[in-house]
Amino acid sequence: MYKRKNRLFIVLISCSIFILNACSTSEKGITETEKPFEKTNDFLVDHYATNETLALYNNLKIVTQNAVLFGHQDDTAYGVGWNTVLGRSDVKEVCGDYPAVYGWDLGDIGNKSNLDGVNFENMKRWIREAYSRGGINTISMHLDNPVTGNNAWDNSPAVAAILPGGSHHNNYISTLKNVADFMKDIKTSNGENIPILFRPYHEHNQTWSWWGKSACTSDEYNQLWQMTVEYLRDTMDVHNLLYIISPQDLSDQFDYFERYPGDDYVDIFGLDYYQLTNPASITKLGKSLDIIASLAESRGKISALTEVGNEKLTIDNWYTDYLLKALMYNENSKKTAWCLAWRNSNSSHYFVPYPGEKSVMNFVQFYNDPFTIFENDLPDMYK
Ligand code: BMA
Repeated sequence: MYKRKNRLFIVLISCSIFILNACSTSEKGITETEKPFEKTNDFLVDHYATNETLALYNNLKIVTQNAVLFGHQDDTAYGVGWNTVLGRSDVKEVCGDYPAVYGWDLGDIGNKSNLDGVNFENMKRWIREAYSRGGINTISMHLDNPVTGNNAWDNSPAVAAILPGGSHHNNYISTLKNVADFMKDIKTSNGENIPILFRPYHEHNQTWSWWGKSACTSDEYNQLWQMTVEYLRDTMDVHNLLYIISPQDLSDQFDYFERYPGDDYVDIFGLDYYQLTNPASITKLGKSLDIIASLAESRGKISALTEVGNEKLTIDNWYTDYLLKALMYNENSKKTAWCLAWRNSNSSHYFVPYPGEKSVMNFVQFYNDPFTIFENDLPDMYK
């Protein structure tokens, strides 16, 4: 029933071998060391990123030039009608394959489970399992408001208080220490750190969160981002992260840099988009993906559709006629590295079909399209 995309797979493999071979002789000496704490590159935020993290970045660039990886939030943690069942995944049960990208969230880090009830030790296990199958993991953080203690949606001012010298700085650093410890503990049984696409302080051009544009100035936001990177990378020696910025919606290319910590602090240009609900929005999203792909390319970076979805799949054929069309809008939008659908919490809050749901056949069509890459189609992304 499920068509494998062998032709695409072979092309991707040959292409990566060719380009990686070219890289191995480059002046940057990308493959010169196996040791994780030696300098590996000059172009990532972390010049000491592990070799696997650097390989992930290089492979993402190559593999997704004319294809998109499909991702799903909390995919193996729970789905509609089940929670924490070994091997289960709504995506797999519908199309026969796991997603290529798995989204996770560190909101409520320091507790046993995250804000959506995902146990953090289980999360590490699912991340390890995904990695061992060749999958890719991305992590966002809906952290509580550090001043009021209310959740991430409490948009009362907090950022000035957690910057160096602020009244809540030390407390916030202990939260970031929990983040660092979590990242460092995501290892294989051989002790190899698993690369993570890290997406903190997302949708910062919106107003819903305490890091959003009504709660802090651009300058404060940028300082918060820089402080976070420097603490994780330089103080805590976390070297398995690629850093993604992800505003929500975009009016033009200048919009992207209104709140932006600088090229030295960002590896990947993301975009979150939930307005894909009428034909005009297909063009709107296609154009936005075009913009972020060319901005990213001009700075040697990668672009991605970091969150997307049509809650409850209210639109017929949304996956093929809306999402795929927007991704394939033009040659630039086709460079989008991955798209990640949000979580399947229950039958009134879900974004991918589950067995018996009305969009199953449309999702299988999306899966069968040679443009989409699920886990079985991935070449080795870590070499
Ligand atoms: C939102 C919803 C919430 C959830 C939050 C963080 O979009 O799914 O139910 O708590 O994301 O995952």
